[in-house]
Amino acid sequence: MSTTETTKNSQYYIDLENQHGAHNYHPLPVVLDKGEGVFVWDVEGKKYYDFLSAYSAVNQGHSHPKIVNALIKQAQTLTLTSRAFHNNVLGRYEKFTCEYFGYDKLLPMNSGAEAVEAALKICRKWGYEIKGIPENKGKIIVCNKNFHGRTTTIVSFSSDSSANKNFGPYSSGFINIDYNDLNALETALKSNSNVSGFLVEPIQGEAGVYVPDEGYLAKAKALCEQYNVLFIADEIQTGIGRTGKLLAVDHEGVKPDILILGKALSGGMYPVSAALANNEIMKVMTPGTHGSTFGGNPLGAAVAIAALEVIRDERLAENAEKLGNLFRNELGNYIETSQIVKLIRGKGLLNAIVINDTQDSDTAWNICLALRDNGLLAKPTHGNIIRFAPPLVMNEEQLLDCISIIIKTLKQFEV
Ligand code: IF1
Repeated sequence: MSTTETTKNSQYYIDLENQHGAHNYHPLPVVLDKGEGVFVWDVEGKKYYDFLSAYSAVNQGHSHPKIVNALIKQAQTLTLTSRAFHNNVLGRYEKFTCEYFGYDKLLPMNSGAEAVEAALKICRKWGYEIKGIPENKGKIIVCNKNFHGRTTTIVSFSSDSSANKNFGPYSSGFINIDYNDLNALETALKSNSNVSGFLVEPIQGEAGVYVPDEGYLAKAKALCEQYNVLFIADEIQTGIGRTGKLLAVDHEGVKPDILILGKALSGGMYPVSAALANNEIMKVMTPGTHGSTFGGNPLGAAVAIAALEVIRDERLAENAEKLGNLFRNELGNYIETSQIVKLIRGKGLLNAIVINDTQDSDTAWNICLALRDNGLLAKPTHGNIIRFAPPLVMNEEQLLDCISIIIKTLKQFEV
C-alpha cells in the first residue's frame, strides 16, 4: 500500500527502520525531522528540548548557521582529496586546532573510535621505539566501566559484557583497573615495566556520568610521569566545552600526552575526530603507519574550524559552567525530598540523575517516555541512570523551563 506524504507518521518511519535496519539500538519511540539550536521536532510537528545533544556531539546547537555555512561553502568547492595529495584546508585546520588546544601535531580521523584506535597505535609505537619496551610486550592500562567505542580492539578491554560478548577472540595488551582508584593505578604501574600508556575518560559518561574525586586526574598524570607512561585523555564526550571548561582535564590543569577529540569537534555536522600530541610522541607516526580515506578531508576540516570558533566566540564552556551549576542546584533542591531520585551528579552540562530503583527496572525508561510526552528528550544510560546533556547554547530561561518539565515529570513517579 503506498502511503501519501501526509500519512508518513512516526510509526511509518519506525517500521521502516525495524524492517530494513540492523537492530543494534533500542531508540526512544520518537521520529525527528528538524533540529535548530536546543530544539528538535518530530514528524508530527511536536517540539522538544534536546537533552541528549546526540551524546554531546551537538554542543553548538542543532544546525548552527556558522557551521552550516562552512559546510555548504566547502561542499560546493572540494570535499575529499584523500591524503594522496595535499589540500588547502587540512593544514589550516591542523594549525588552528593545535594552537587552540596547545599541541604540536594533530592526527585527523573521522569517528571517535577511530581516534581512540589511532591514539592506542601512537602509544604502542612510542612504547617500543622511544621508551624501549620489548616489541609486542607493550601494555596499556584502562579503567573498568570504560567506554571508548565499539571496535573489536576497544571492546576487548570493555568491562561491559553486553559490549563484548561473542566478539572474541579479544585483543591482548590491556590491563584493567578500577576507575578513580590511584592505588590500583600505582600498583599496575609498579608491577608492569612494559606499560606505555594509561587511557582514561576524565568523566565516565556511558558508565553513568561518574565524576572522579577532585585531584584524581592530576595525581594519575603525576604517576604516569613518574613511571614514564603516556597519559591519554579520551575527551570525545567530555571535551569541547561540555563540562564547563574547554576540556574536562582543565578543571585540574592536567595536560594529556595524547588528547582524543570527536563528536562536538564538528558540532555534530560531520564525522570529525582527532588525536593530538607533541612532536616527541607524534614523530613515531611516519608515512604508511596509519591513515584513512576520509581522515583530514577538507569538508570535515572546514566544518571543524567553524565548530571550534563557535565554542570560542560564543563562550559556550563558560555558559555550560554557569547553567550546569544552576541545573544541579535546582534539581538538588527537589531531590532532597524526592523518593524516586537518589542523587544528581555531573560537571558543566554533563549531568545524570540516579533513579531509586533496581538497575534492571524500567522506571528510568518510563520517566524518559513521560519526559518525551512533556516535551523534553533524554535517554537512560545503564538501567536506572538518566543522562541530561543539552546543547551548550541553551540560555537560562530555557534551562529553567527544562528544569520545571523534569521536576513536573518526576513528580508523576513519586510514590
Ligand atoms: C554508541 C555510549 C556515550 C564516547 C567516548 C569514544 C566514543 C564515545 C567517551 C566513540 C561514543 C557514543 C557512541 C554511541 C552512544 C554514545 C555513548 F553510550 F555509547 F557510551 F556518549 F556515552 N569515547 N559515545 O562517549 O565515538 O565512535 O561513537 O564516534 O555507540 O551507542 P564514536
